[in-house]
Amino acid sequence: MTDTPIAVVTGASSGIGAATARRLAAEGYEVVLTARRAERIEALAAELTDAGRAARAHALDVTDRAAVDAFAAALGRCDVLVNNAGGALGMDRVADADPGDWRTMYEVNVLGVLNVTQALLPALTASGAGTVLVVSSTAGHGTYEGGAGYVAAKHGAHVLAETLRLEIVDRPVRVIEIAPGMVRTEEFSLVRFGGDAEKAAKVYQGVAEPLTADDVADTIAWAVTRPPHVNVDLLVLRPRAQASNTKVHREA
Ligand code: 8X3
Repeated sequence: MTDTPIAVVTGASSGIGAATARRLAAEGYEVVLTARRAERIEALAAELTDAGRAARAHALDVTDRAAVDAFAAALGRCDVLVNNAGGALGMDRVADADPGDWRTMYEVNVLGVLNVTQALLPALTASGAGTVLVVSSTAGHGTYEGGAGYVAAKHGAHVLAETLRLEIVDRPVRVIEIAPGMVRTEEFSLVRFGGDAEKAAKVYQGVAEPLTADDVADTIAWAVTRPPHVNVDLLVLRPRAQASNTKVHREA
């Protein structure tokens, strides 16, 4: 076994996950990229390897517990787990929301984090200085109209992180939560609005500088690379133009 620490990143096929994988690879981690879309993570792993970084890809659906367990068994060592896989579906009000969308959001944003965290906790503990990081959202800390399904799921992810930190305080594993606000990525809003590019673009309309995936990856890398006794419990980051979930400055 080499001394290179291993960082697993879920949802590494695009956006914050891909940016985080790039960044942690540059920080000297061997990154294990996971996502459902094999071609995307294989391409990114190849790009990183060609650039002299240590990276490999493993296709994984975090909601498939048997697949997650098999992944963990094959992995062996794990020093850092970045639970990034997640997403929003729809902006429907409670009165009209689709329960199927809510179920899917709970599955990926909460049970996905639970599955991978449970499966990798023994390896993270065995590392002697493990880190579980949960990419939640400002939606995990306050609500907004049309957001209830996603907000409820992200509150679940926040509660999971906060509770786990209490429960494993006697283990050498930190639990970090990073809660980003408005981040402009190629897919988050597009997926939320079922591929409607116009609706997706409106989310960021007039906002001077939404956060980028690299901004969030930078924050994740900072938190992960603090000395092991330093636990960044929770870090909320937003673009300057977003003062709260419902207060966003838009230029005409
Ligand atoms: C994304 C932030 O405001 O779309 O996690 O819920 S928001």
